[in-house]
Amino acid sequence: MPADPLVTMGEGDTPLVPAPRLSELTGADVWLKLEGANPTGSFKDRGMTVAVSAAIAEGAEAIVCASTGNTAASAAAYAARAGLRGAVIVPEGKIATGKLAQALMHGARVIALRGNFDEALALVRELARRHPIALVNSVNDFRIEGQKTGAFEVCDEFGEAPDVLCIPVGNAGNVTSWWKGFQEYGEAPRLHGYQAEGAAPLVQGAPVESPETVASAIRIGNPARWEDAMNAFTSSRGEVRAVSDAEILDAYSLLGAREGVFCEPASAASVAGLLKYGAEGRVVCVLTGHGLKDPQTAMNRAGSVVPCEPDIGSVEEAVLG
Ligand code: AN7
Repeated sequence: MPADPLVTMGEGDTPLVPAPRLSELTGADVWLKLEGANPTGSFKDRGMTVAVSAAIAEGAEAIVCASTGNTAASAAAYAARAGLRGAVIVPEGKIATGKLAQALMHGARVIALRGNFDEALALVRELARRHPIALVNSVNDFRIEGQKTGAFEVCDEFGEAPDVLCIPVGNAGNVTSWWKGFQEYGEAPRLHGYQAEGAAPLVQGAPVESPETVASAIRIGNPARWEDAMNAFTSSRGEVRAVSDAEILDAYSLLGAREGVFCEPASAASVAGLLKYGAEGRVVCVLTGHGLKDPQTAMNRAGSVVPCEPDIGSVEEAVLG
């Protein structure tokens, strides 16, 4: 019997690094899980390798997803590698430049929907019902199976779970995955989930019709994994809370300037939440995507460059002045 098809690019095994400045600021023992080190620069690859391999096994000819950007980039890459057609539906004008460049470079058909993520997801679900196309959003259980490996890695590295896991929440697939992973490992850290204030349906207890946040990756108003996520927060004696865009951007800048870690704004929500609400013991913040995904937000936020004439005096002044 032939082996199961496997579409892989070396997902996972991402760095888990201590965060001395954050530890100092919070009094906790803070670690960062750098999911931006995955092949396409986000945690989505952990699940996409499984979902696309399964799609091949099932004989799919095409895959489709709705996305705020990272799922699109990942799906496009794995479709290209698998020789499948890929189509991604994204909210028009609302995904970060790097993610758009990725999806286009991998040859996916990129559809800019005049609507938000929630509308896009409803439409691709209907599309997948009507046509033999594999849906690779996290409503696909194979995605969850792949993404739970983050929890395995952290437990392997520490020999146990941390006390608290801080994680940004959008469509709520990832927190569902980590919780499944911890449970299968026989562990139960507290899960602290953070949503952006303008896109915080789980915190408010009701869908948000027009979600808005600078953290475009988590601009989601009606998470598909709503119940799974709430179960994870309750069962782990954790919590789900909101952080403002200003708090997200402060954490984003702090990570870059003081920890040497460049993540995207949505990822910084995990650290913004930790700084705002606190946590005790050993704490892991999941930094879900790389900062290079969203150069525009970085450039809007960062300091300006120093112009300089090409002579030593000017250079001395520019460097040392
Ligand atoms: C960097 O790409 O939903 O709670 O369509 O890109 O599992 O949705 C992205 C989500 C956190 C939230 N951090 O994870 C998509 C998409 C980053 C993300 C999340 C996303 P989920």
